[in-house]
Amino acid sequence: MTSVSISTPLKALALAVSLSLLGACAQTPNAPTAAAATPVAPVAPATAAAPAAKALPRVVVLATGGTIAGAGASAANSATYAAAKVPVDKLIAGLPELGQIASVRGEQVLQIASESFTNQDLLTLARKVSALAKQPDVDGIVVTHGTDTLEETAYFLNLTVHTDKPIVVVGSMRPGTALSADGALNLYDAVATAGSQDAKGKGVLVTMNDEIQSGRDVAKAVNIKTEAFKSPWGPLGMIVEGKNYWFRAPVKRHTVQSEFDIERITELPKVEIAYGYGNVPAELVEAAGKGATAIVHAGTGNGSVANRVVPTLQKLRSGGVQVIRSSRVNQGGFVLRNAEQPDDKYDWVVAHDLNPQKARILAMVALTQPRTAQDLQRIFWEY
Ligand code: DAS
Repeated sequence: MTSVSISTPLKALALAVSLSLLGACAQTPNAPTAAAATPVAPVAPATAAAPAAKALPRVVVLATGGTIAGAGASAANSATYAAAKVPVDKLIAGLPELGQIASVRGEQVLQIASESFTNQDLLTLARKVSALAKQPDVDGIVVTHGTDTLEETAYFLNLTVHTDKPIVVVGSMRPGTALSADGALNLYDAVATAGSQDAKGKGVLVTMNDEIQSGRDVAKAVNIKTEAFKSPWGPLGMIVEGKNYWFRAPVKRHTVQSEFDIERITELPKVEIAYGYGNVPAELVEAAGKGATAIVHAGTGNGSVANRVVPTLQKLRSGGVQVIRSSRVNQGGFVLRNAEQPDDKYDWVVAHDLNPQKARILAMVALTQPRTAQDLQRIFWEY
């Protein structure tokens, strides 16, 4: 190979031209190369007009608080800090890279730690998301949220907001003031996903720690690592440098396929959770079910119920309270009908693979109207 020393720009140009010629040869090995068949067109003058910039997707960030808006006293405070301090405009201004991937604006819906979310907060937020999703000048929505109940809000939006536009819920495990804070990249990923066409129609999504999770499946599995959010059946995809890589799509009903609509929900019924454990007193379960529309029993293993608690649940059922057996097993409780308890005989419902807190969300939405246990069970299989 003859080596010729030429100045760098010319070298780059020469390399580009030779590579393009090589490419032409590689594509059609037997046909004459472009150079042999026709004279090489002159390189376009540097002054040629750049192609029109592609319009950036329009993404709205709805902020509710949490660690992603948190602040600590020092960079070493990754776990000791105050949540819900930084306003949404500062979150956005602190991440100028967002301007390269979307046209972003923010709204402060709440400024709270998410353990303090109420049913009314869920309704307020979902109504806001639903209204924005209807706007033609909105392509995607991001909800910044505390991580403690993020999984509940994501599922609630998944069940009640009728849009195929991407809705992405995002949080962080460390405040922005900490070393190796995770919020900035999580937020960047959320905006990138909310602005991407390929995220449409996949239900509500959660972007944490480079993964794209289903809002239905994902739950906080660890409370001290940035790799905190897990779905028992795996993430839907990954996001790397603002690009989505999908591996699966949800099959359970969500958003536009849902029979539930936030526009038709005025309030949420009282649904409580009773935790199962060794020596659990039946009185605790009875108190949880008092005045409730439904009770979710967070049972051991396959949703098992202590023998001293069964009569209490039967009594609640006979009083009109729906009884839903879930499992306290982290990351993948899977409760089967008539396995640990005669659900048909007791007229009880099983929560399928939903953890207790997600089972409560679905039960609240489903029981915004009276239902038989059979119809409620259908809903737990479908959503
Ligand atoms: N207290 C937690 C919350 O607001 C902080 C967090 O992890 O976001 O959910």
